[in-house]
Order: sequence, then structure tokens, then C-alpha cells
Amino acid sequence: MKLKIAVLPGDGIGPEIMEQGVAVMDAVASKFGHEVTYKEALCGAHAIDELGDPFPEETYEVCRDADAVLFAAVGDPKFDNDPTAKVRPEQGLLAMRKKLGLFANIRPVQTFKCLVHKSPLKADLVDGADFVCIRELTGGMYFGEKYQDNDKAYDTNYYTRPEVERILKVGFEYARRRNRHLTVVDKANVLASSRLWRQIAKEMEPQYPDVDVDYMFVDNASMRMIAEPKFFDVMVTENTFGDILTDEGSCISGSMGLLPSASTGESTPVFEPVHGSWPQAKGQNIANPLAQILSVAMMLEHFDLKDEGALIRRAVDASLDNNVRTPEIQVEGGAAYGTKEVGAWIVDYIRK
Ligand code: GGG
Repeated sequence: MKLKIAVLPGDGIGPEIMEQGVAVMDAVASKFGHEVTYKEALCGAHAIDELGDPFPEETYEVCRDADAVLFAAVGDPKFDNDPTAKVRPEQGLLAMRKKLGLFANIRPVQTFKCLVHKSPLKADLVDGADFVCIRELTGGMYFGEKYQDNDKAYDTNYYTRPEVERILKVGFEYARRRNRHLTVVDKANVLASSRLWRQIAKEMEPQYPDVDVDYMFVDNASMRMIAEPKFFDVMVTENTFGDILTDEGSCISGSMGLLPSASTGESTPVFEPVHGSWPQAKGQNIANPLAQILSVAMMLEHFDLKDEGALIRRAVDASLDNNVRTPEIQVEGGAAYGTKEVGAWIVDYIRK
């Protein structure tokens, strides 16, 4: 297969984990005889510094013309600490999603058997937890009308019927491919936007008689994820709730550095770790590359390259089982591996 990949390393630890993601992609491509070409483009704080725009037109064109985008992370504290900043790196991520029409963000949350003790939750609660959060990605508060002055500010949680229908359809269909259990997460006791979501989901239910649907307020869902993560199979929710709940999901897996994602919709799909740019760790070779590497596996699986994806997953499992781990998940007393060393170990495993 020929694949054209747009590579957007972004900020902070982004370039370091991206290097490992691309190395793994190259190893898989040469093993299976695929021809992969890469085109790198600017996004986030680097793009603001160089071109004054966190998602410049040139970057959009590179993404639009690619088969897939491999994205790392954006964010830089110099913008967080400047309340007068007119543009922020994160706007680059939002602009990319909006311009590419990527309304469905698939975020799997699963546990690795050898890491259950790394979760702050009890091992028997998390062992075997495996669910997917489908996060709506181009609507809601992140994109609704905003206003801020010195005395007041608001963000509008705006959703239209077609936006809600298309993401719920993804949720129902995803549940069909798994264990046929869909949880619609909302705040319908308070928010009008959530009541619309719930109404539309109930209207759609008869089209999916084989899927068990339940409705859960987001506050209850966030508690249930901790108290009984194995309850969930597929959850579908709006943009803001999905962003927050999937960070909570990292407590189930044991590290933010383990959660990959896929964003799909109207054009080129994007594959990226759930985590951000962790600027404090930049250049220290301590960031976990596994979320980036697992995002490569999701990318290959998206193109139906199942054996290739499975090989990456086996390599990741083997690295963890052999204690080839970055500091945040290393066993007590074990020597931590660096970002590069974990990536190199996985590349060697794939080449064998
Ligand atoms: N790789 C994800 C990333 O860079 N996250 C930073 C961020 O701003 N996230 C907000 C969001 O995902 O909506």
C-alpha cells in the first residue's frame, strides 16, 4: 500500500514522541512492503512563532492532501501565562479538526495487565476494563460563540440536530461492533443542549434494537468510571465532557502516556495521543512514546492493515512485560528507559 502521511509534531514533547512514532511506522512499512512518504508541517506554538498562525494555510494543504495526519501535541505555557495573547497554540488543534471536518474522536481506554497496579484505583476494579469514548469534536463550547471582558465572559454550548445525529450514529455503530452497550453521557437535568442530545438518541434507539442504551449524567459517569470502569463498553458524549472524561480514563490505564486516539469525519483522519505537550518534560527524554505509537497502530487499522496494527500492539505489550518503560510506569527499583530507548526497543521487536 502507498500512504502519504502529514506529520505535525507540534510543541513540547511532541517532536520527541513523534520521532518514535515515525520510526515504528517505518519499521512496519519495511516489514510489510508498504511505501510511506511523510510531509512535515507546523502547528501550535511553533507555527505562531514562525508564521503568526497556529494552523497556517500551508499546514492545512499538507493535511488535506495526505491520506492521514499523524499529530503529536500542542501547547506552550508562554501563551497560558499571557492573558493578552490573541492566538493560542490549542487553536491550531481546533482549527485542524474544524477545517478537516473531524467530528468523531475515538478514544479507547484500556488496561494493560502488567500495569494494573499503576492505576490509583484498586487492581481488581481496573483489570479487564476496556471501553471506548466517542467524543464529539467540532461543536459545543469549544466552537460556540465566546465573549470576554473584564467583568463577564461566556462560552456557548451550541449543537444542531445534524451534528448530534451524526455523532450518535458513530456511537451506535461502534457499539454494534463491540459488546452492544452504549452509554449516552450528558447533563440533561440542567443543560438544554444535553436535552436535545437525549431526545435525538431516544429517537434513534429503534434503529438499533440490538444495542442496549443507557443515559447517564456526566457527573455520575465520572464517578462510575472510577467506581466501576468495567460497566462501560462504548460511551458517546459532547466535546467538553469527552475531553475531561478521557483524561480521567488515564487513571484507569495508569498513565496519560498510554492513550491514543483517532479523529475521523469528512476528510483526512488524524491520529494523535490524548495527552498534551507536557512542556516541562521537553528535551528530557522522559516522555512516554506509547500513546503516539499506539496512534500509529490505530492509523494502520483505519486502513484495514490489521496485521500491521496487531504487530505494533504485540510489540507494545512485550515492551511493558519486559519492563521497558518510561519513568512514570516503571516498577519500583527498576531502571527507567528513555523515550528514545522505548521506541528503539519496539522498532527492534518489529524488525525481528
Ligand atoms: N494531542 C492532544 C493535544 O495536543 N492536546 C492539547 C489540547 O489542547 N487539547 C484540547 C483538546 O483536545 O480539545
